[in-house]
Amino acid sequence: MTNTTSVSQHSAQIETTPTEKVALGWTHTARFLTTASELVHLQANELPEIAFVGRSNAGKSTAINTLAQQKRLAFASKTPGRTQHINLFELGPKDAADAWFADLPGYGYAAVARSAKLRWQKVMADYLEVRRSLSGVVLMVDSRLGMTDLDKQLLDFVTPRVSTGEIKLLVLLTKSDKLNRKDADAALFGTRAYLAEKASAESDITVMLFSALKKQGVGKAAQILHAWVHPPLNASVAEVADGAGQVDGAV
Ligand SMILES: Nc1nc2c(ncn2[C@@H]2O[C@H](COP(=O)(O)OP(=O)(O)OP(=O)(O)O)[C@@H](O)[C@H]2O)c(=O)[nH]1
Ligand SMILES: [Mg+2]
Repeated sequence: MTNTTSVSQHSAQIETTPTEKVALGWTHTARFLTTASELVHLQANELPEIAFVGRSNAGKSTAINTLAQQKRLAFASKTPGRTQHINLFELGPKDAADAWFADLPGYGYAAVARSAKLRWQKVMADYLEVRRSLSGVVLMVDSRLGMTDLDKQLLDFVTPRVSTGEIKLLVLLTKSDKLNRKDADAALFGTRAYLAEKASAESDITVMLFSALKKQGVGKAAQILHAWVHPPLNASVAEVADGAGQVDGAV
């Protein structure tokens, strides 16, 4: 049973700038590639890989569908723990794919046995620490819950590589449609403050509000992911830094 229709039935139009439109054109090319039951079984990959991670039910699969503007690319559900496997999606021209999205199983689902949780943590830590093709992580955090201990643990695995600039990080505070302006701002500033303390100044980290329902942040999120994979050819370092700074919520 999927609830994506309830999100899409009420969905607002995505308002976009020309750059966001190009980026959304690229995310729209996402197509299912393969599924793996274990991260260790993932095939080697030469393309930049972007992993979607977060607590179970945070909205990872829905965010992938929203970015791709496809209703059922990734399987979203009201039932937490729905995504049990790693699902890989390929992006770019069919004959010249240029990136992969990896939809990873959520964590923090209470019904999962402790041994399974520990196993998951080990696999996830290995993946985030050593997967060579990993070029970006999209951490999805329910804006009403804020970052939980498990999210913070996950960040600990990945921040060393974020701090060296090897991996970029986008934190989407999901389901922002459920918060009023004041609480949404508090979630945004609290998360930014936490990350500013954790990561080095060189880190490429953006925190923003995101709603699949209201389409908040969708164009900007697509723009950020697109820029990770397609850095502007003629931009000077200063221009690139400026561009990142303009994005809503850059830390
Ligand atoms: N109101 C609202 N609901 C959302 C939004 N995004 C996702 N949801 C709902 O949240 C529930 C979980 O979404 P999923 O995308 O399946 O979550 P997930 O993180 O992939 O969950 P797992 O696969 O269990 O790890 C579904 O009922 C979605 O419809 C949003 O922006 N606003
Ligand atoms: Mg999922």
